[in-house]
Amino acid sequence: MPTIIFLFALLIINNAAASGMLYPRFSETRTIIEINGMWKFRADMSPTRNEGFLKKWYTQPLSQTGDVIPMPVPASYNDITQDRKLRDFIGWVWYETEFFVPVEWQQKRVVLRFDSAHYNTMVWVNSKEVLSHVGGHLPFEVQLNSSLDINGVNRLTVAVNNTLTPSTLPPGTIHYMKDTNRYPAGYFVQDISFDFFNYAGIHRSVKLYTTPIFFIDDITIVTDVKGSDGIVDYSIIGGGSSNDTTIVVEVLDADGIPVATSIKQNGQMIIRNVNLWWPFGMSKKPTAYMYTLKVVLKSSAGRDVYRQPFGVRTVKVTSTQLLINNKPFYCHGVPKHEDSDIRGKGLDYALIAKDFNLLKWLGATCIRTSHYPYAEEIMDQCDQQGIAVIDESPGVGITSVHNFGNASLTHHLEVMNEMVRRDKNRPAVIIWSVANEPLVTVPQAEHYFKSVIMHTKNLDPTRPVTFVAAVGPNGDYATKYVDILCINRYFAWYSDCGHTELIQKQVEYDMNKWREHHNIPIIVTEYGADTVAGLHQSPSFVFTEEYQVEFLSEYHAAFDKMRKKFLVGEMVWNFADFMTKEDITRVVGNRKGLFTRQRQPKMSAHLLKKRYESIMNETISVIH
Ligand code: GCB
Repeated sequence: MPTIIFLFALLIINNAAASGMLYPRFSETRTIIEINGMWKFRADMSPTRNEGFLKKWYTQPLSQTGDVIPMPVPASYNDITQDRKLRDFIGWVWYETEFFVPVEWQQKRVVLRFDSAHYNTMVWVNSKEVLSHVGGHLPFEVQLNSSLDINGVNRLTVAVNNTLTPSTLPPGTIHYMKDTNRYPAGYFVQDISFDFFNYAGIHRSVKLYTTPIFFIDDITIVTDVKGSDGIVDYSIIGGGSSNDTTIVVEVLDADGIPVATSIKQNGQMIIRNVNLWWPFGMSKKPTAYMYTLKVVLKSSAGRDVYRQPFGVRTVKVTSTQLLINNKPFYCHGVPKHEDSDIRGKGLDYALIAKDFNLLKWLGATCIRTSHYPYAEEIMDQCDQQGIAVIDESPGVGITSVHNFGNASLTHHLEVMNEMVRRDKNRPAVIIWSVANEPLVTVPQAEHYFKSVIMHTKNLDPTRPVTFVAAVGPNGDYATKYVDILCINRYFAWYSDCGHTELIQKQVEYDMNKWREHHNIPIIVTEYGADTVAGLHQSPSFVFTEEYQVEFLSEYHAAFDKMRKKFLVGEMVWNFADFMTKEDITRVVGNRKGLFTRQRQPKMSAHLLKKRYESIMNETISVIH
């Protein structure tokens, strides 16, 4: 019997070609239409999930293939209906919408872009396959011109498969239950080893945008600071062909005033009396100062204009410090999830605004994009509001030697290409994390993680690279390759549960041991206790708000002893409660949030606010 895994492997045809992946921005030469909204939808519930391909659903309106329901884009499809079967569905789901393009677009390059869809996506326009992409959290796009009907309606059909395999990121396995006394024939489940719900669907916006035929395809900006000068190294890649090109590159300040100009495609520009990009709370001046690189590309084929935001700042790591603009930065913040009721992991502007207001209220200076790259709209807010980011790949749940094969490694390297390509110009991104809590105590991990880390350093030599470790300090095969040590610790939760009196002793012992092995700074990227909002008990008891406060306070006392030495960050797990798979250790999701899933504070949020504000007051006095 063909399995859905087999099908999954067969159908990956032409991946989105590697080119620039600039965020679509309006300009005098570019137009964008978002084709979000209510699309038609149906899940392929056939036993092998293959009916849609056998019957070529993409060759006709989806409603003619069977019953369709309305489905919002962007959103996860899982929590939209009352149907448990759809919530827990594994396999191909089909989406469809229609669009028109203005006649004048005939003269333009028309691009169809998915900001992300989870996990494996195939796309047809007017029955013709135009694009496929593997991976859930990064954008992909294709030039559409030859597939478009400029004089009529265009039908867009999209198939998305959430099946995870040993070589996807995150990995997973399909597990067939063979005992026919206990399971119906062909019964399968998806096994995963990560702790969040595998939400699926078209998670971010779908856009049509235009560029001229000869266009700005990619921009890379690297900054440095010398005295009061900002050094801007840039390079621009053009797409299409032309032999009579001219280029004008300008740096505009936050008021739109040009402060440096060049007519070279690659080069260096100097900003005198530069305004630096500082994380929130580090500077008394307005933080997070953003410049714009305005690029005008001209040829006989026309003109293209693109404005790329960037900030001027440096990041360095010494044996004991994380330096931003050569000043010590203490990362006090939270790892998050892109998670909310109803929409799952679908892009939600209201939620983004609320979360940044809560981060500011809390006095947080940084987030980690646990455990996958977040929407570009979230990253924009980090840039603009000065929230530093540990930008994490979807390398979570790599817990078996079966995840170290060539296919896994090749895909992981490709994901790092896509992630660095997307986020390389963001000042907020200060560290790349290639994975969360992978298996690193087996020899196979060494080649794998050395390769992924070195590859990422080659892609971007300007930022520290790490992975987040769950292992103890007594020897593993991979932490020797990281620039900064990120560790997750759950003393008095997953070990010695309830014994908060042991936390300080265990944290100190653990960190001092790590320091014996690695002469690099440490960030505690997770520590936390599940807490059901509204549950109280005194003296404290696990799962109560009192326990969470007591538990976190003990960690804080330990951190304070190491803060001025080699500890350069602390991040409570988690910003807010989030959904997980059904499990006896989870009460409708993971409850380690400072905030509920509806973004109301638990007692612990007030504790953290007090702490973060007082740390910020210390730090802010350093820089004026
Ligand atoms: C971890 C994981 C995170 C989990 C958390 C927990 O170490 O990195 O994904 O949600 O522990 O609560 O168990």
